[in-house]
Amino acid sequence: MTQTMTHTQTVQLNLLIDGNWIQGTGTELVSSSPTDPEHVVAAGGTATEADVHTAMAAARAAADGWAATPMAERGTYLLRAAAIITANADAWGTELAREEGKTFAEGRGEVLRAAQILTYYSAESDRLAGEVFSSPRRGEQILVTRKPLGVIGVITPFNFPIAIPAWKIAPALVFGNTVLWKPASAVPLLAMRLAQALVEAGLPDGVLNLVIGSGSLGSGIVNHPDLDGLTFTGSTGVGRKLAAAAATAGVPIQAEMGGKNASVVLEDADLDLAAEQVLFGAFRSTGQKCTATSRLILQDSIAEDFLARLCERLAAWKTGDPTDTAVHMGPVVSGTAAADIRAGIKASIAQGATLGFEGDVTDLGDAFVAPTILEVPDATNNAWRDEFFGPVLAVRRVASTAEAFELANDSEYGLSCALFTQDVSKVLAAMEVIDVGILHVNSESAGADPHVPFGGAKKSGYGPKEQGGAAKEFFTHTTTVYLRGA
Ligand code: UN1
Repeated sequence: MTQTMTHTQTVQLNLLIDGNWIQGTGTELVSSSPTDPEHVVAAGGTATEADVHTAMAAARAAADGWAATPMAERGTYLLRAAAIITANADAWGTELAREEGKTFAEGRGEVLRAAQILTYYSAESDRLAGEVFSSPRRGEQILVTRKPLGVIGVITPFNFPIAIPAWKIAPALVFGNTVLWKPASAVPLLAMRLAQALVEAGLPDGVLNLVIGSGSLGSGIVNHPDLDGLTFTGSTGVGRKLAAAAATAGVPIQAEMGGKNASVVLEDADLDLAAEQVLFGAFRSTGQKCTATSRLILQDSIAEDFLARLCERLAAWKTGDPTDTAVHMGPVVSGTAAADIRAGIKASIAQGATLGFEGDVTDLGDAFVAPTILEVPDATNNAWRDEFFGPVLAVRRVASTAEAFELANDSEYGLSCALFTQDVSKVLAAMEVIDVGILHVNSESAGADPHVPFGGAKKSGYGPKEQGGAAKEFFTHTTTVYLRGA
């Protein structure tokens, strides 16, 4: 028996400002399910520019007290919030599937991942070590201490509505910053859930502030004189505009942006393992990950065999209502996004691509896109160049390993790459040659663990990387202390 979407009561959306849940006085925001736009998941007033100012003032007012709170104590709020999130994994996982459109299994997994991220950062005080240098002068030592930046603006995308915010907000908070957060307007309910967990965990007023509304609120945040740092994940276009504004304001920015990630399958690869991992990388979350596989590079000798194995697996995948536990792939985030992706597929075919696979989405809603594999003739094809952010995979065939690596680099992006081979010398060569922030060997291009750096090369990233030891580089600044006895 399968479990499908039942309509539930619409949740009231509120902003969180200075510890109070308040109704936004801007226009009404209706968060509806991409599966069924009639199904309103949550609704409420958006934040106005005035709300952004009030929230910024609250974050500023809370900053000194929070910075003075011992790091271990700051960590306990995260740990408590992680427990609250874990206890709500089923309920919030279902809400995530409804609001964003990924499957319930992925939604629940993401909620638990947010809890894992908070747990990881809660222990940061146990790991953060200082630096002490020798001095060229007698009777002196040189210390490097870290301080929070102050007030951090957090701007997050729709595709990981709770995990990406957690991996920005948790380090911001544990390193002693206060936060003003604007989530994507497509996923306000999950944003409220994360904020709710932190409030219920006892986080002091003003330390985390949540403003819900359209992208235009972002410019009010980045141009605000009280802002001390900005962390962003989203499109390269928006990221670069924010980076320009941040540079003008003299504020550090960390921007994680697009990807056009390749999976490379060499002739000695385990083809069944590779087919499974490419399937996951390209089509899980309906291809809506910056780390998703959207280019596939196959060595000629195994190309036919590999594509047959991949298509067989994809044909067995069910597309439909993401809350139905028998379904593997839900809709993309909106009917508009789906129309853009379909237009991209049409343009790719008009430019000479041939269809290697096309799934069936008959009778599903406007936001459903058929999982599609396109064999593209050359590097000028739009499916090879552009990030569609959907379930579309562009394939090219090559004769040699060297050519495969060259094509893997043939993108303005450089976030992740997956290499399938059993030959360690080819892995070593790839580590030298392939210009990406994340290289997977024999596993899918997506995925990120909280204790290791995450981020991309070229147009994929700007500023310090995220996660692990990299997080402290962005969320703190250092003071070098020349310490001499009097
Ligand atoms: C993942 O691959 O599991 O926006 C995480 C994104 C990335 C996060 C990817 N910043 O898709």
